[in-house]
Amino acid sequence: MDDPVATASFDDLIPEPTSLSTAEGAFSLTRTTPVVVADDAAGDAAALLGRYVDELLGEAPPLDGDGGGPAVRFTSADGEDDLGSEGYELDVTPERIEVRSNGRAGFLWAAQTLRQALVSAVPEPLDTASPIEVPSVTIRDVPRFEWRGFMLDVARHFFPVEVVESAIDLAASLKLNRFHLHLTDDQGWRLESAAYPELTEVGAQTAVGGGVGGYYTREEYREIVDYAFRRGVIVVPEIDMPGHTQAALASLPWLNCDGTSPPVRTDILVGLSSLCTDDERVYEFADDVIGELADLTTGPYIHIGGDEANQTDPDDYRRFVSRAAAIVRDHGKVPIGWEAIVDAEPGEDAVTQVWIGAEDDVDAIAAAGHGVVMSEASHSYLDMKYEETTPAGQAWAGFIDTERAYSWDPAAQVPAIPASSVIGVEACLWTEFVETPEQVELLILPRLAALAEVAWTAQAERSWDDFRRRVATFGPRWGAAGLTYTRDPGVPWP
Ligand code: TNX
Repeated sequence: MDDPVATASFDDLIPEPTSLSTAEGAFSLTRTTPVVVADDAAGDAAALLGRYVDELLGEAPPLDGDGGGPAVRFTSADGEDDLGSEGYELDVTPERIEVRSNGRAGFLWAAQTLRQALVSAVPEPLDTASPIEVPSVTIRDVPRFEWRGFMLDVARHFFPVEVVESAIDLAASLKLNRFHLHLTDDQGWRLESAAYPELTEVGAQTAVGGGVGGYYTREEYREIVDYAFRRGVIVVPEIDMPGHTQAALASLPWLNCDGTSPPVRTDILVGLSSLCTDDERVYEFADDVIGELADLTTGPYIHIGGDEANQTDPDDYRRFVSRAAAIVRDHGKVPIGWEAIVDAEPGEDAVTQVWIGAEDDVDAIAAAGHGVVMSEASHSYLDMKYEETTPAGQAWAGFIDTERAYSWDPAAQVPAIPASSVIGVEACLWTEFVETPEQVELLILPRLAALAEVAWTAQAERSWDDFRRRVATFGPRWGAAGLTYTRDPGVPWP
């Protein structure tokens, strides 16, 4: 066999796996090494791995039978309890690479582990039949949290499908499994509706600052959902109501109590819009748009927003949000909303997303026993600048450098909320002050990697000193992939 062109490395994985032990020897992986699917649930993982090998070595490996020779084999873990639904084992020996998992998620995360190990050796694509040496290793890896999210606000500034897909791919490469799309706000309604074409004909035409807007057709949205699903990522779409609705009010005057349309907002003021919550037509509207969204969305969640509804009378707010949650349920989905929805008693199954941790809200969330997705702003809001000179974003929750994004425990962050209620963590990128794909990248890299490790790796196993060493090695890879990242001085970039 030809001399190897490179040696893969498992030394710098992010997130840090649960356990990893190395051994002598290596597997020689080439672009003709078969990728064998011995468990049907591994089909998507094998296809992705094939694509990564193709990208790195210039040809896609065969995806069928192994004839007993050297191969990458995906095989069932036979329901081994400790691996749960997302854990996996990866065993590399000189004879073969074997992946075991209980289902498709674990297989997909194992494929991402292999991809990272390969990309660390081959940041720039090669066109070669020569092998990459993959060092012998045994990895056993199980996530800490079930909800590992990334949110992108496409309402304040719109980002086209390619940008969204590239963000999803990046999130999946870090084993994040929820992609929350903030689809509507005062400044834009970004998803085409069959029942109400005005929502995008009027509501999608502009953005913060008055620039051109944009929206996803139903077909494009479906494509995003599918792209994410194939990578193990569930899309969580948000229709923010009853506040943050000026783009809807601008499109459909009867949603507004005075029956006239305000202009779509192009500034960033909040708390100035509300649906007319005592008009029955508003509930028909909510049922229609949630129903359409539920039909287009394969994942189990629909986010109803519910934040900063300062123009909605508190009783009206409670009535509206509890009915909106019921509408989501009627369409077969689980409702999720920002922390304030707890006031509406949205039902036990409703998931709450904590961002400020307002005392009354968190006490009520704890008392009602809601599952909590922790998005505490001063650690996980990626629209906060790293420091004064960061060329995009804002700073109302303080500066968040990479060390700060890394150094917290989501299960202990809000004392009133018991650790057992915290189902996960989500990093949020609001886009009032984010306009270009490069600005998206520099705000999420490297902090999304930090938050992905917060979400995956057990608290006791995490160390900033070790993380900063590992994340430094991603700089050249991101650079080679044409991604913009922030050279945070806390990280020893090569
Ligand atoms: C607060 S988080 C908001 C958003 C803003 C964000 C800016 C939340 C539920 N509401 O509307 O975009 O701060 O950081």
